[in-house]
Order: sequence, then structure tokens, then C-alpha cells
Amino acid sequence: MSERDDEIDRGTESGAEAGTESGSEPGAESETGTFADGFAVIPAVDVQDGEVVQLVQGERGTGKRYGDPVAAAERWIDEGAEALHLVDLDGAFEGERVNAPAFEAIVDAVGDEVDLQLGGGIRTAADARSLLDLGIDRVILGTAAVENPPIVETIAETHPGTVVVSLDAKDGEVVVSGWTESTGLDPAAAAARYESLGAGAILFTNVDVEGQLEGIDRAAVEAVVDAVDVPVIASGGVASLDDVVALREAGAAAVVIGTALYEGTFTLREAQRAAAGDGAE
Ligand code: AMZ
Repeated sequence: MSERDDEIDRGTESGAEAGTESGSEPGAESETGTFADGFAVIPAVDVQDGEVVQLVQGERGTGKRYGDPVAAAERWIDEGAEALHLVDLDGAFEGERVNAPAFEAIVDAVGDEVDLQLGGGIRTAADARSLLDLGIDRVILGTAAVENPPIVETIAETHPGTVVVSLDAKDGEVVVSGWTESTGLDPAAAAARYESLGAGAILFTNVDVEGQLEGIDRAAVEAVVDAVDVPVIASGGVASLDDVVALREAGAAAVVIGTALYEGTFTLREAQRAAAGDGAE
């Protein structure tokens, strides 16, 4: 186990200890945690208006709908997912969580089986902690981390390792508020700053290629990976198994995949095999 894996494992353990009602037994996740087995492939369950959706470049009103969130979560677990990436899209746009019932239903249905990370509209430490106590393993903060960096430290004090800071980059700059506002921040420099504030992982989403099935920007991912020691979860634009391999080779700890899985470009198992260096073509 690398130092990096150890870091996040301690985090998920603490999250479980902090009162996870429906989560796994404390300690169980330290052996099966998302980043424990090398490179993880994490299906995305992005929710808008109570339904799974995959937007194109994050623009509201674009993209396709893929039905019931719990059904999607169960499907990915049946197909071998060890973690799920949950996003409240309306929450990210509106600045407060909107699809809470859908995510509570996912926690109830599968929270014991896999690691769950959730973002979109989490703006206060109290809200983040209530989710961690409900059974979410990692909270994802984008806008709140940029507008109020100490929030990362505040949450990490009681729930170490559970804060994932989301750096979503458009034209090389971090964007917030549903990807509608630029911040002028460089993703790699920001990643290092949030690591020092206690982020347990960095989620790096390349907005320019998101939802387009056009492939990834490996150099952009490498820049973030080189800036930090905590796991980097890459997201955006994965169109082929080669992209999965390239992200692993770039040093990412995990990849979030949405459109390619929902559209059947490849299966989750195929992606996992590619990630393990087994049958990558
Ligand atoms: O698609 C979008 N427009 C979008 C999206 N997927 N906007 C934000 N997000 C995701 C981020 C991160 O996971 O990638 O929402 C989360 C951050 O939300 P917030 O509310 O903390 O900025």
C-alpha cells in the first residue's frame, strides 16, 4: 500500500467511526476502500430533477437522461463498482442541495456495499458533516472550497481524509457555481493549497472535454498529480479504454466515468481490466 492509499484509508475509517448509521463497519473500508487496490474506476451518478443525467460540458439542459438514480447505482454495483460518484447537479447550479431524497435513497440501498462520494451544492461544514454522518464516505466541495478555503480544514478536523476538493478546469482555470464562473485559479497550484488545508483527495475535472467522448487531456492531469501527494481522481472526457490506461499512467488514483458507461462505449468490467493493466485494448 502506498503512502497515498494509506492517507485516504485513514479518512474513510474516520468517516465510518464518526457515526455512520448505515455505513460499513468501522475498519471494513480500510481494506476495501476506493483507493486501496490501485486504480479505481468510479461510475458517475449525476442527478438533475431526480433523474440521472449526463450533461455535455456541464451545460444545463444538454445531455441525456438515464432514469432512476437508485437503479443506476444498483446497476453499477452489480457490474462490479466499488465506489460511486454522486453529483447533485441542481445543487451545484443553485448553491444548495436539491436532490437530497435521491441520494438518501442511494445511501439506504447501497451505502453498506460501496464507497459513496457526493458533491454539488454542499456549502457549509454542518451540511458536509451531516452527509458524512448519514453514510456518505467522502464529500466533494467545489464552490465552497474556493469561496471559503478554511471550510476544508474545518471539516477535516472532525472527519479527516473525507473532504475531496473538486477543481474543475475550463480553459486551464478553475470554474465554480456549476462551471459558470471563472476564478483565475491554476488547478495545480490550487490542489497543493487544498492538500495543505487537509483535503483527503483532489477531484480534477476537465470541463473542456466533459461529456463529449473525445478523449482526455493527460498533461493537465499530470500537472495536478505532480502538485500533490493525496490521491487525484480524474474526470471528464474518458472515451476509450486507452484513456483509462493513460490516466492511470499519468498517476491518477481513480477515474470517474459517466457518458462512456451509460452509452455502452465500454463496460465497467472492461474499464477495470484496462485499469489493472489486463486486456487494456
Ligand atoms: O456539470 C456541471 N455543470 C457541474 C458539475 N458536474 N458543476 C459542478 N459539478 C460538480 C463538480 C463537483 O463534483 O464536478 O459538482 C461538484 C461541486 O459542486 P459545488 O456545488 O461544490 O461547486
